[in-house]
Formats: sequence, structure tokens, C-alpha cells
Amino acid sequence: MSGLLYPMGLNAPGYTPDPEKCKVWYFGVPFDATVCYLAGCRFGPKVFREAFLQNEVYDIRTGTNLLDIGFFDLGDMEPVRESAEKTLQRVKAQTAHILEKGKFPLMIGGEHTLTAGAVWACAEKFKDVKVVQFDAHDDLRTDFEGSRFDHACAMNLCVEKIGMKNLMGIGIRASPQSSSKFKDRTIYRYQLRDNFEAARKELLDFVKDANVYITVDMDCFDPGIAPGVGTPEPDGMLYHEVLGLIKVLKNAKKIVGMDIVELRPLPDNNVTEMTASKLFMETVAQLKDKI
Ligand SMILES: [Mn+2]
Repeated sequence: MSGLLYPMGLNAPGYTPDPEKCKVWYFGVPFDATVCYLAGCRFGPKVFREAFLQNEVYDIRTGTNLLDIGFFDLGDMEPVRESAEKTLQRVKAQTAHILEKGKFPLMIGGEHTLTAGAVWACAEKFKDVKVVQFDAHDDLRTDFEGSRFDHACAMNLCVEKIGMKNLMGIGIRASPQSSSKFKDRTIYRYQLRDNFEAARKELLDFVKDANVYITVDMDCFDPGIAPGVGTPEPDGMLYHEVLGLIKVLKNAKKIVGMDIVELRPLPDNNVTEMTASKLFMETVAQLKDKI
């Protein structure tokens, strides 16, 4: 293939990753059946891949060539359109399969509910798992619109398995009164602004020597830098704040898995997916000794 003077790493002509040599195995889940406001995150995996293939594979901050870690794309998982519960079971089985192979699972959503399936698989494999959730909303409702399997209940489905003490929500700025009892498990957006160092310390104490699963709801970011989400909230986190907190996770015992969810493509605006894919690459580079 000629004509491309500067082929991008993951997108380079002729680059075909060997799955056995790739540490990261990723899959998409095109599912957004329970979103309550703006639908469309079922197309998240498609645009994430497009963005991902445009990123430089050299990470400046850590001096890491990401091709040395290796990324293998398992494609999109088929959801059960009429059942979030059954879809979660499929996510759980897919994640368990990746963990059995000794690989690092990354799931691209799709709606936030999907996280629970991945967390269930990690919790069964590693027993004591803590979840670090970057999100605008706490997602701790026990049910919503008559269902427990709803994106407003995503974190409740996780803590039913791992326990409330093993969840830390970060960047939260929208919550129903019913979940305010969990405020000691939450670093609210205003707390990050008031005293970032104190928040960093709180997260450090939480993740130290733990098995950690990372879930990134793209609405954790400020809508200005991530407008492509289904439920945008003003006054969100900035990129360097999220990455600054991701770096704290180097103190974990192991990072067991990760997802990026609620990415909803906009026409002619790829800022959100570029933010998502860059954050994922930098997270892998920062935490490469723990995945
Ligand atoms: Mn969420």
C-alpha cells in the first residue's frame, strides 16, 4: 500500500495484531434501550473505533509505544434488544471469557447499565473488587420506570454484588435525594473544585492495594469537551482532572477491567469520541504495570 506517508499505528496498512500478543481485548456493545433522555449511544462503539484508529500510538507522558501493549478488537457483541437483564448476562460472559484468557477487558458502550455485567464477571474472578466511577450522575437508584435494569440503576446493580463500601463515584453533580445517604462514597464535583488534593488523597486511600475496575461515563466530562452524551450536565470535569485521578490508580494492586460508556455520536462533531479514545490510551499507558 503506498500513498500514505504517515500511516497511523493501529490503522497502519498491513498492521494485523496477534490476539495472543495483545494485552488489551476490547469489545463494543451497541445497546441503549433504557436511556431516558437522548438515545444514540448504541452507536458509541462505531465512533470510538474510528477515533481510536486516529490516535498516535506513542504516549508522550510515559514514553510508551502502545503497540507494545497491543489492542485486539473482538468486534461488537450482539445485545438482546428487548432485555437489558439478558444483555448484562452476555456482557458478563464475554468479560469472563477475556479474563480467563488472561487479557485486560475494555468494554465500549452503549449505556451505563452494561457496566454491571462486566463488574459481576470481575467480582467473581477476583473476589474483592472496587469500582471507581467517573460520572455526572450517581446511578444509584434501586429502580427506575419500573425496572431494576436501567441506566439510572447501573451502580446499584454493581453494589448489590460488591457492596456499597467498594464503590467510589467521582465528579457527581446530579443525584436524587434517595441516594444522598451514600454521600460518603462520593467525591462530588464541587469537592474536586474546592480541594482537589483532598479528593486525590481520598481516592488514594480507597484504591491502595485493591483490585480496581474503572468505569467512565462520558458525561463525567464538561459538556464543552464531551458534548456527545445522552444526559449532559453543566460544570463537568476537565480532561487533566480525570487523568490526574487516573494516575492515582497506579497505587492499586491490579486494574482488572475498564469501560467507557454513554458515548453518543453527534453529526459532524467528533470531540467526544476523540476525548474518549485519548483517555483510554493514556489510561493504559499510565497503568500499564497494573493491567
Ligand atoms: Mn452513568
